[in-house]
Amino acid sequence: MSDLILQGSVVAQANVNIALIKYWGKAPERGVWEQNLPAVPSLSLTLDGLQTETRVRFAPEAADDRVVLDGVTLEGGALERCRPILERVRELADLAAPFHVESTNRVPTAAGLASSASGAAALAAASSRCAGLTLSLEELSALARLGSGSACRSVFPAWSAWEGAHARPIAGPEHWDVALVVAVIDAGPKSVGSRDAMNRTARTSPLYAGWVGSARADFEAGLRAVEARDLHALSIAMERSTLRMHASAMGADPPILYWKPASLSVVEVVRELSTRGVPCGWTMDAGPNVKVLCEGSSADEVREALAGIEGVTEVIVCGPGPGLQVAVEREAS
Ligand code: 2P0
Repeated sequence: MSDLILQGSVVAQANVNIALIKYWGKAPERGVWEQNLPAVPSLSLTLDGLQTETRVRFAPEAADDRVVLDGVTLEGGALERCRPILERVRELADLAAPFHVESTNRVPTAAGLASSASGAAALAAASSRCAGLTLSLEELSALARLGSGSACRSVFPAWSAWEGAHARPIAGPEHWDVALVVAVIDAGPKSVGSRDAMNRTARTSPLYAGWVGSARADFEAGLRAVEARDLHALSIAMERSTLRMHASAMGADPPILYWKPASLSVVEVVRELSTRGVPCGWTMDAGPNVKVLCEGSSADEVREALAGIEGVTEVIVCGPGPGLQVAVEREAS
């Protein structure tokens, strides 16, 4: 039976995830449920402590959806990024009413970490539950993907993999005591947004075909390394995937270059740490900040090494985090 929340709201929490094996580029769309499919498989770690909390209620009196993020009402492109999720929920629930959404990012403002993944995952969970839908985690993952591809991985705790319509869980936080140490180099907005950048890469980079052709081998090496808790093997696969993703972007026209001098300095320090017997590997997304994966027992040593690098403004240490959490808050009628 449908359990539509007409009086009250639904609150969902989702955590940021970082891809160790990268998603970069889209597969051709095959239908309405088939938007925003990835050209390559990816493997990620959902992080603790970096979270979006989203509260959704119906607003039958309103003319349109209203989405408030950190106290600011979204308009234009930012609002339109939420729309595919809200439209799909209305379609599945056979409803017409607008939603009122209030979202808070609990990501340190200086972290320079994108919260679009946690935001879209929390929105998918809260809005679908508010509309009386009880979706499986796989269905929630596919719904979150419509807002932001990487969001489909934030549905699951710790290690998850994404290929096709939705992500799947690989292993929970207890599987492996690792830390992801974020070297913040620039906390400001990206020079080119991920979606535009990956689309431009696919359209114009002669290196894109090589990226797509080599991605599955890196993904499978990454999966094997996570299963075996082999940080050395995972470091090799994640660095290779990251470099190939960025190489394809650099080959775009006009080129896409996210690197800053301090990004390379972090890579050098990671190599020195590995040589000194501290196993670790690095990755970098659509921005200059570098994320370093290490054993939990090495987190302090890695943090201190990164904090001493010129151009690194802040260092944040995260462990493996939880998947979606959803709660219904009913009001007495
Ligand atoms: C990732 N990134 O795997 C890759 C690596 C950035 C670099 O997914 O167009 O916001 O909404 O599907 O997921 C960031 O792009 O892009 C991203 P859309 P998304 O995490």
